[in-house]
Formats: sequence, C-alpha cells, structure tokens
Amino acid sequence: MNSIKAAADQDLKTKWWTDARFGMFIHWGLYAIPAKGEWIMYAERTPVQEYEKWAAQFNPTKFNANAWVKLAKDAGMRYIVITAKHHDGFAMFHSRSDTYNIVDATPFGRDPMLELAEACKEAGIALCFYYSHVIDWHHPDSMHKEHNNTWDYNQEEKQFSKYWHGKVKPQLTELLTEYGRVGLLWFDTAGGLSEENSRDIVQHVRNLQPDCLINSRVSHIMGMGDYVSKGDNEIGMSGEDTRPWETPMTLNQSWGYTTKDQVWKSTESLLHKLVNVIGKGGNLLLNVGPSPEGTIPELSADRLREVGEWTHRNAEAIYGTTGSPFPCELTWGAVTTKPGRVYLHIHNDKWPEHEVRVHGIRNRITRAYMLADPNQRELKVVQTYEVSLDLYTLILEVPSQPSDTHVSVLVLELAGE
Ligand code: H79
Repeated sequence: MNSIKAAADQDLKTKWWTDARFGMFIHWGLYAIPAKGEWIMYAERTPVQEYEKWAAQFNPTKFNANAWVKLAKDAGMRYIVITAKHHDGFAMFHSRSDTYNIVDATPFGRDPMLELAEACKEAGIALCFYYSHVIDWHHPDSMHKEHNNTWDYNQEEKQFSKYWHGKVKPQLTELLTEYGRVGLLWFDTAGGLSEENSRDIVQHVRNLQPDCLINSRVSHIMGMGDYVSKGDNEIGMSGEDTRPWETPMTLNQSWGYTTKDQVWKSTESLLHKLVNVIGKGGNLLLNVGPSPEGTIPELSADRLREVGEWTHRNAEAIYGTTGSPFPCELTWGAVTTKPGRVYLHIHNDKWPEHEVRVHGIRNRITRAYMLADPNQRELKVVQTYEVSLDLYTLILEVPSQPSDTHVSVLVLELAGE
C-alpha cells in the first residue's frame, strides 16, 4: 500500500473520533471506597490481602448505566472511556481469566461494562476502555520501571510473561470480543515495556478489532498507536503534533473518587479549556470519578450539564471541525473551521470593544453573525489587503454585549474554499 493511501485510510479510521472532539473519562474502581484517589494502594503500600477486602464490600447499588450515558450526552460528549482495569489490577468487568473482578469478587455481582455497552449503543455513544497493561499491583508478575508492588512481591522472582499471557492478553480478548464494538483502548504508563511486547499488544488489538483506536501511551516507542495522548491536563501548543491528539483532564485535581479534593474547575474555565483544545485541533477527555455507590458526584454532574448547555447551542462550531488555520495563539479565544466557515470563539471576559481584527483570511466573507443569535443579525465586515506587507485583514464589527454565556461564537461564512 502506498503511503498516501495509508494516510487516507488512517484519517478515515480516526474520523469518528476527531469529529467527536469531546469525551467523558471515567475512573471507577475499588479505590472509590477509601475515597483518596486511584493511587491509594501504592501510596499506602496496602497489602493485596487488605486491598481485596474492598472488593468484598463493593456494592454500588445506585449504578445506572443509562444515567451516566445520559450525563455524557447532556454534556455534549460523544465517547466514554472507562477504567476496565486500573493499576490496582481489579477488573471492573466479568473477566473469565481472573476471578479478581466485579462479578466474581463483589456482592454487587453485575457487569457494569456490559450495562454501559448496551446503554452506549442505544445512545449512539462510542464505548472505550482504559486498561492498565503494565502496572498491576495485584499480579505477582507485573513489571513496571518504577511503580511496582514491592511490598507484597519479590521483584527478583518475577516472570513477566506469566502476567502478559495469563492476564493482559486474555483480558483484552474479553474486552474486545464480549462488549460489541470498542471505540478505542486507552493504555497508560508503559514504563519499561519492551519493544517486542509493545508490538505484540498492538497486533493483538488489531487482530481482534482492526478499527479500534489505540492511544500513544501504549508504548514509549515513538509513533505507536493511532493518536497522541498529551500529558495529564496538558494542552500544548498549536501544531506540535502531526497526529490527532487528546488532552485527558480532571474536573478537580483527582481522577478517582475523593472526598478530600474539592478544588473544582469552574464551568467558565472548563469552556475556555474546551475551546482552547478544539481550536488547536485536539480532543478533550474530561474525567469524572464516581462514588462507591455508583453515582457521579453532583458537583461534577452540575458542571457537565452547564458545559452541555453551551456545547448544544454551539454544536455547529465544535463537532466535525478542524483547528485554527492561524499559526499564532489568539488573545481573545480560539478558532475552529469547517469547509466554507470559520468560527471565532471569544471569551466573554475578553469581549472586544466595537471590533475584532483577524489577519490572514483571503476569502471574501459573504456573511457574519453570532451563532447564539436566533435572528442571525448580520454583522458588518470590512476586508483590506495591504500590498507592501502582503497582509489580509478582516475587521468585524461586534455587538456591545456577548451573545452567549462564558464564550460567544461568531460565524464567518466564506466564499470559496
Ligand atoms: O489514570 C490516571 C492516573 O492514575 C494515571 N494516568 C491518569 C490518566 C497515572 N499513572 N501514573 N501517573 C499518572 C503518574 C504517576 C505519578 C506519581 Fe504519584 C507520582 C506516582 C507516585 C508519585 C500521583 C502522586 C500519584 C501518587 C502520588
């Protein structure tokens, strides 16, 4: 296959996801019970036998897959990535290859991944799984370059292949064969994974579901996977990635459920971050940490619903768009585009007096208006070209007041491409 065809096929394969722009990350596991985040087992060096007691207690009777999926939809999120297994090694699905799972080891006895798969299918949301493939504090043979369970297990006696072939690959087979179509697999913390194992796991996923996307954290080898996972909460610079990318982000400062951390991002700040990411051409994967009862904390849900009011009003300027064509960052907000259209996302707290100036658009503007204005009242546009500087300038008259909450979108309709 020639490389142009390969690149076109790859674009087609990732299109549903790059179009989706906004997803829900869910960190849910036994660690919700102690409520100090998903690293508690490591942080407190909890012995496996002690940690397993949380399983005997885990009974999230308020879990309702439809309610979670509805919240994601209400927020304007189009895919869900949920921890099928985090670093603690506990499978949140009915694993046939390891009884340390939510169906066999808890009084709950239900498979939430199965229920989510059904709810997602019905709602048209892509279900995706986070799977910790290298760190596993429950398995005696897992190996990571720094964060191993050194308190229960002798590090010298490890046989990584027992973990790899006895747990990781069989569980991935289960996730990729028993839950319908999986949108993507989200791997994490690949420290120390060999090149051979990196290629093996990617091939394993490809064999089972060729269209399932894989994030770059599957391996430290450059260029692996279908898209780039940025650092946690990292947005980055425009144009620094040649591949599609995604920022995983927390709503407070934690991933797993916690009662301690109450430092929440405001709805305004979340919208600023969302338009910043999509304006740079990326996806935002925004996290919630459900409680041990199986509910998404109200403070998270409230914010997501507020974000959703905005995303629904401004859907046209979000989904299926590409990032800003302008090389530099804009002081007043962000830009997205579609064929024949440019969307200016202006932060209300930087609302300009009288006009906005944008450089570099050669196309004639046929119409300009505020997206939230039901009457689409036309805004005055003046376009100039300064020959000596080869500079195209667009001067757009703006109303005295922003048209939407927190971020207001201006639409420019262009003549030609
Ligand atoms: O799943 C979430 C994190 O649990 C996971 N990635 C996101 C998406 C993650 N794995 N490793 N790391 C993040 C980086 C590890 C940071 C650490 Fe620490 C610093 C481990 C020990 C010191 C953070 C602070 C966790 C415990 C204390």
